[in-house]
Amino acid sequence: MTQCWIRLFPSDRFSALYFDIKNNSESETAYVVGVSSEKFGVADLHETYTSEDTLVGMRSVDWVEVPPQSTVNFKSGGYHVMLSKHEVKVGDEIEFNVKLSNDKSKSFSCKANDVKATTY
Ligand SMILES: [Cu+2]
Repeated sequence: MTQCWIRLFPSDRFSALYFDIKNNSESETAYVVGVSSEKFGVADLHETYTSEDTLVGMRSVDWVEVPPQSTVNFKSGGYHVMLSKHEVKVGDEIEFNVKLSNDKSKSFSCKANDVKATTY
């Protein structure tokens, strides 16, 4: 886990969590299978996709693959975590737990940024 941040929208809309996750293993593929936080009632793995007629949409995914010795960037227009149901304010530091395959998990803390923010 390197950098992470939240693009915070009001609670009745969807906020997004972005982060980079690195798999240091020499040979073993890692899978992100879920993200959770006590501060958000909903946290779903999502991907942004483009269909053949170039309509852009989002859909939930069950897992995200992180190949050995590589980093996957959760970012706007790609993989992200959709968040909602919260009482979080801009500037708050929020604890998240990323669940990986093989019953491993990683905890990290992310700052909630304004809706207008475009990066960390
Ligand atoms: Cu989404």
